[in-house]
Amino acid sequence: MKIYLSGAIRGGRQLQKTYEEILNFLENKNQEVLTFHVASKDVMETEESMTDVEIFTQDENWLNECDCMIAEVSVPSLGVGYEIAYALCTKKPVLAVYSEEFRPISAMITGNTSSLLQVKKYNSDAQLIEYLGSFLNQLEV
Ligand code: 6IA
Repeated sequence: MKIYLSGAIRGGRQLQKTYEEILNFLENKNQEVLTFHVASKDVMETEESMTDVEIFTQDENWLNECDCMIAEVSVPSLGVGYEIAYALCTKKPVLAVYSEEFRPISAMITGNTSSLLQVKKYNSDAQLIEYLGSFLNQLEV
């Protein structure tokens, strides 16, 4: 499956290690993560090599190409919110995960009753991985 991994970039990089953990889990499950750079430690430095229009165009293509989205939404990010809305409007299943250690996330995510969206709060890395695994299982039946 082609997965769009969504996580904050200009919104803040404090959960980069978590994004990396999600990426590693998905790749170990032989999934194709189109947006692996979201988990990169150096994304802010390499970012300067692309214009904003190039970034947007590339991401829009990946949003159209992906089969589903996994979004880490603990760190508020305009880009992540936009991507979730885009994925839902184009009928892609979305798993949004967030850590209980962060402040309450937007009601535009937790209040969305779309059958395509699952929102899960995790309290440990193990629980995060469990949610990812069960999302993959649901899609691969
Ligand atoms: O508003 P934010 O920057 O926090 O939005 C983050 C989201 O927007 C991520 O889920 C990405 O999919 C997308 N995004 C934001 N910046 C980039 C980016 N920068 N590249 C790809 N997607 C981005 C350039 C890095 C590259 C040169 C390695």
